[in-house]
Amino acid sequence: MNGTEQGSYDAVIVGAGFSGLYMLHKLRGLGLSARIYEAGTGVGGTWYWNRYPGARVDIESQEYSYSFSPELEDEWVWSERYATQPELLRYLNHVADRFDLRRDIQLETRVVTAHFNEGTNRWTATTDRGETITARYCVMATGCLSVPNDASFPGMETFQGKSWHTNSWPRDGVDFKGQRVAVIGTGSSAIQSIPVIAAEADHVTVFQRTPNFSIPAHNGPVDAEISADWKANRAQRRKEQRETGFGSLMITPGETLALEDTPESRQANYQARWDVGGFALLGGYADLIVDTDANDTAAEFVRGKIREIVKDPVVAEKLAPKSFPIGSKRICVDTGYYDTFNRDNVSLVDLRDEALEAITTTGVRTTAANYEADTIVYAIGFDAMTGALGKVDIRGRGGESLKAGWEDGPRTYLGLMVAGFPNLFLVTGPGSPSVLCNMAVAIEQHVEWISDCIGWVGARQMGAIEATAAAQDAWVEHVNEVAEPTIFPLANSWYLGANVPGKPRVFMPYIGGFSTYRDKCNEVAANGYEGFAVSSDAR
Ligand code: NA7
Repeated sequence: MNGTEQGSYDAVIVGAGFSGLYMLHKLRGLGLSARIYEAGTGVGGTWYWNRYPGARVDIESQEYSYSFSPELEDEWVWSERYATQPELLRYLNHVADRFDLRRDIQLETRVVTAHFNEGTNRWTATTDRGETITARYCVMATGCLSVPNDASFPGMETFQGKSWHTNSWPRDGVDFKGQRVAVIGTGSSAIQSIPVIAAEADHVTVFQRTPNFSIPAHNGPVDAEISADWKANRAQRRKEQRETGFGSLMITPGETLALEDTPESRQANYQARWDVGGFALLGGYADLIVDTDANDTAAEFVRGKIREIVKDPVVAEKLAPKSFPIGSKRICVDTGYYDTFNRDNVSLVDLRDEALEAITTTGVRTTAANYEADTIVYAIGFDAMTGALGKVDIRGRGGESLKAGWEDGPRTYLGLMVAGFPNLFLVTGPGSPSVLCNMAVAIEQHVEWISDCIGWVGARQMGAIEATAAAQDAWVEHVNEVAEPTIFPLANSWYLGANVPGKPRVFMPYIGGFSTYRDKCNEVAANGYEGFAVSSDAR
């Protein structure tokens, strides 16, 4: 292995979020030199950037956290069921300190190119600071939701007030007192922030293009009994978590079918799951994600809740999603979202009735009216899953560009590697469970698989490992095959790239279930990295 002379490492890691931090720790454990390059001024990835009011995780914190270190687990106590962004950021900073990671992290540096050199079997990366780094392995720990959707509303630049994208929120926060605020978008970021902004602002106007299903978090202190159970049985709970389809014990899967249950019993089941909160409802019955009629029973339950909570029936109907199955877009997990529409200082503009025409100097203009605003919040989402990979000019064998090769949609083997791109690893890449799994669980599994793979290659003094085209083709076909009979292709979601104009409509995550996927990855490794070609060092 190579030494650590300036600019030359065994591995270059792009991104210092959940993935990058653990990747660095694991590679150090193999005795390798690795360096993280991170665009932000601090570590934390998603939890560094998304500082909008109300930002918090949508999986319970004891599950959405690292499991690799029992000591870390014992010493870190979450203050709420669903940690806030500041608490998550403190946690990731603590991890960086605790494992002495900072000395190998270079902040405020964006990797702009990464090219594979077939002569040396090494990657050469360049940064926006003009540095050149070479490394045998290149790990893209760039996150699934890290490139904000391009907000190109006509007239945006003329707006006289302040405007913010939820993903690039100012570090010192925003003072909404006395402000008229326009929020564009009603995805998770908007649904989390609107109740908090409304509590402070003079008036909030919400611009909704498509309503989303949201379920209360029932957030609060971690239940003492649950906390004690996790403390006493942590290893077992973590094991159980990895054996689930979604990497979380919250979504206990029902084995019966919704349509075979009586309406009364169904209602009771959904109510019990609504009371648990978050994603629990989706596990209600075995057929919810494969049968649209079954799915509609759950969707109707939530629409009923919206009608119950929101006092104005016209507003309630506008907020009730009817154009896609529940769960086919990521369910939102909220604190007081629907109830916020009962406030006098909150109004809803349905962009399906009056299209958004332009941003003006004083607010937002639709085909029906001008809405004055002092501040505009763009909560319009991300170029998901492939966005961050496309921002780096990645070139593999023969100078082939990853972005060009993915013009019709991403193609990977297991979401981990790409044919023609030796020694390039993707953490939670397209074609892996990623966003359909508790991300912390998905990330740990990938990081561990990647580090095992690198250890295996290194121990055999091999130069490069890469996915074969045949294995990749078969995997892509399998990813599509398992998605096809489900409800997922039925929504215009970011899972399909449908939220970004011009992006190919391809279902990107793997819906075959996390535990099944993990078994497959383990089997591939146990069979001597089946579907991968390994070449000896060319130098
Ligand atoms: P999402 O879930 O992609 O939501 C973005 C929202 O912005 C959604 O309501 C969009 O409506 C809306 N949007 C996007 N572009 C426009 C334009 N041009 N005009 C009007 N409205 C628009 O992103 P989030 O940041 O809220 O959440 C992303 C994930 O982060 C979430 O799933 C959690 O995992 C955490 P549309 O539905 O496209 O009609």
